[in-house]
Amino acid sequence: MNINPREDMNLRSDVAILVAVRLPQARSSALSDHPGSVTAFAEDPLAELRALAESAGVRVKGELIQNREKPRGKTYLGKGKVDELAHMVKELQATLVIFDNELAPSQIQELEKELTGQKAGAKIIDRSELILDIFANRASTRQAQLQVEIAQLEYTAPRLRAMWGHLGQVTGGAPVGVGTRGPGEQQLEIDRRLVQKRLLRLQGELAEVQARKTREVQERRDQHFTAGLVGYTNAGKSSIFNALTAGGAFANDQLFATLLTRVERWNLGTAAGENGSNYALLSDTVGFIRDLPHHLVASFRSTLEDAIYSHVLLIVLDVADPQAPRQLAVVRNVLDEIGATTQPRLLLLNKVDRFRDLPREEQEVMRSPEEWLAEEEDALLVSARAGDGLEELRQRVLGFMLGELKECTLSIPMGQGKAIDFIEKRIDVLARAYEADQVEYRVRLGRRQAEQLAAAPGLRIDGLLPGAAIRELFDAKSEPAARRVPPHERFAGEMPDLPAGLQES
Ligand SMILES: Nc1nc2c(ncn2[C@@H]2O[C@H](COP(=O)(O)OP(=O)(O)OP(=O)(O)O)[C@@H](O)[C@H]2O)c(=O)[nH]1
Ligand SMILES: [Mg+2]
Repeated sequence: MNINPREDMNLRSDVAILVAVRLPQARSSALSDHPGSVTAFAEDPLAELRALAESAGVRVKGELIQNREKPRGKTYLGKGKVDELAHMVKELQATLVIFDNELAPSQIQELEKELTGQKAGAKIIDRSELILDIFANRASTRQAQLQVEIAQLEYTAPRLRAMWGHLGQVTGGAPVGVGTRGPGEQQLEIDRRLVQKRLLRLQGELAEVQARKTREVQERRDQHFTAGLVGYTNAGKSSIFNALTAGGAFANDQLFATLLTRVERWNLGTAAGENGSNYALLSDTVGFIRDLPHHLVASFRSTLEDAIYSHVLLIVLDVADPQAPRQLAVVRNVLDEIGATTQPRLLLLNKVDRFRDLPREEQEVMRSPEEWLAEEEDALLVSARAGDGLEELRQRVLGFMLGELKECTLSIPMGQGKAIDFIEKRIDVLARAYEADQVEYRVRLGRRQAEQLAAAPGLRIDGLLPGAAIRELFDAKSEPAARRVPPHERFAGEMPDLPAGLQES
């Protein structure tokens, strides 16, 4: 027996009706931060659900919105609207009804019963289940499959009663209502135990996969400077990733185009230009979305580990989306929730080109890129499509990586080919002079670079042994303590020794 009914839910061929019950709280939070104006969301409360449905391959034929003070206990939707929905289901021959609101198992059951009673049978799911379905269809690694199945079992298990209740009616079995014990009820008990058993097994397997993944991520972090792209789904993370690296990430105008983390080398150049070879490892990950069921957040935590442990976080925001302020709040909440709180963050205000192409009336009710810039610290305007702002981004991240740059003189014996190569490729060289048996460089140097160079035999920095010079340059007492060694710059014990560091070209 298939104990996961959601595996049977192939939503791709479904004709669907979208339903949103708008409660007072949702209505007011949808108002834009521009006083007196109403965002596109307020005019189009089903925009995100529609995009999710399309992402799942569902054909949306009808939409139903009801404003209520509070949900109706039995069916969430008011009585009159349930009748209207039944009518729509028949009229449009819909096979699926998707609620924007989270439904209780009993509400699903009650709604399905009412629709069936009106000869308008259709599957009823909520937004969370729709998201799970998208994830299930795209999960391609063992880890992702485990995560999705666990989340589905945890979210779906309480809904099994509703599912089997439905089954009981279809097969003419005893009606399964509250307090009735028919054959369906016994079946349900067995199925619950099976679900529990399977959950335990999957969780065990996932724990193993995750432990391996965590080690990988930490090793990467220990040996390299890492930057993580995070942000609301469809903000443009993969597009930025592709613009900065050799690419290969799937970028598409659909929600949750990316489910797998991808890591590539990002050439950061030197402070003087792009042709050096300082680099970061950049990761592209799954997008965030509001009201993600907490089971799902927990399951996907390890998918986000690259971000959690990265040295710098790049938060991507679609400034051409009327919901941008709300999306940024969601992203910051999720980051706090998963514990990505210690590293510096840069806010990338993306799709600036798209904002400029919007009609005036739409721009006027939104926060402009310039207003964003004025309001947020550590933000910059970018466009993955037009390439705007990417050079500034490179320099900012290089700045995080190198820390404060100090001007100094390096002298190194001619024979130290690797060290010379390192200086030429990774360090901002202001001048060079060749003496009989050594090279003298005037450079602008960051602490991390100085430490990577320190083991080169015969190296002197400002005429001093490297260790003493590094203390002198970077630990000078005149500097405020906070600026001396920002936590993200601390690679203590993580610095590859000289040969390893210098081998990378
Ligand atoms: N006009 C414009 N479109 C952009 C820009 N950046 C991304 N897009 C488009 O936005 C859509 C989503 O881009 P993705 O890079 O897939 O977004 P994502 O954040 O990776 O999305 P998920 O992986 O689904 O979470 C694609 O159609 C991109 O072409 C931009 O700067 N300007
Ligand atoms: Mg993506």
